[in-house]
Amino acid sequence: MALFNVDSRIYVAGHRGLVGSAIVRRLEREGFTRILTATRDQLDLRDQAAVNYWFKANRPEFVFLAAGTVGGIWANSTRPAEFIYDNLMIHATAVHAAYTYGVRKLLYLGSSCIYPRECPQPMKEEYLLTGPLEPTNEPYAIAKIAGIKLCQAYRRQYGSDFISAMPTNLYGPNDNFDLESSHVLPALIRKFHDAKLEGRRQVTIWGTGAPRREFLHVDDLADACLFIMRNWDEDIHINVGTGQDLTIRELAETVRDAVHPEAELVWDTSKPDGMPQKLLDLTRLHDLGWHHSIELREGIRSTYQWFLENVGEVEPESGGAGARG
Ligand code: GFB
Repeated sequence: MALFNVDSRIYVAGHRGLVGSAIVRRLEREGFTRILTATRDQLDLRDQAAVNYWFKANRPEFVFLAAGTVGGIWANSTRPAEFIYDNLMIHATAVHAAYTYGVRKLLYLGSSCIYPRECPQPMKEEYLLTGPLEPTNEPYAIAKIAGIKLCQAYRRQYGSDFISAMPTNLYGPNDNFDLESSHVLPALIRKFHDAKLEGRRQVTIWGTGAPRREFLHVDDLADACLFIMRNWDEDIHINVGTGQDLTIRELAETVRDAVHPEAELVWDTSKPDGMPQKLLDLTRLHDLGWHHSIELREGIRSTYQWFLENVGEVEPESGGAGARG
């Protein structure tokens, strides 16, 4: 396995997003000194020539590929072209440049939406491509599956040590709190917070509240990413999560209790539910010895604190979905 240590030259693609920023924080905490990043203005990851030029000039030895256009169920449903094009291109250019410029190891990050809509639960890695995908995020999921297949293909044809990890739904510092494009957990924090500020009791939540989701704090994911970089070099992707899920109604009640306990939940069933359940099977990761450490209640509390200190009453940016950086 490639030697991954504090002197390694590490490129974190997507360092301004939820995942990339958590990986950078984690690397810095461990004393890594040669962390390479590039903003969207400095490097358009959809442009192969630009990406090649950047890899040639910067010569990363290890890559965390956490860049992509991301968003919640509404952004996925209404902006499918951006989700498929941006992600397909970013994955392809980065993997190809990593191969061309001799990257020693690359960790690609996907998403649990790669599994079939009616997948048996919990979802094992082997269930990939065994049934139709959830329609609200099919274009994004296809791009994410293409990322896994890119890593496998370069491994098989060229012997590249490119691996993939599939995290469950994530949350934490630097999340997107814009109500149109965010995922459910940051959306709930903002909705209950705004209602509290406005002295409003009713808070509207999308869908029926019945879907089940699993949530992992992004600092736990960053810990898992370093662990996987050090301990995984298989062709098959590896799931990352907590192994516990809850209904959206239970999640909403938990966020309400942390933010605005007097609030009343109102359900907007004109909005989509998405996948009925997305619970990952973690046998592989647990067998290697990794477990999450941040429980959901504590994670929600600390994320709300982060929101208060960093976002608070600031107006959300319109359409800001991207983790691409
Ligand atoms: O987090 P979320 O947008 O993504 O929605 P998915 C999860 C569930 O929460 C859905 C409900 O059933 C939503 O209808 N929900 C309730 C809300 N209120 C809200 C709200 O105010 N905002 C949002 N966003 N949801 C996405 C995929 O699926 O998750 C992506 O579209 C990706 O491809 C990502 O995989 C992790 O879990 O349904």
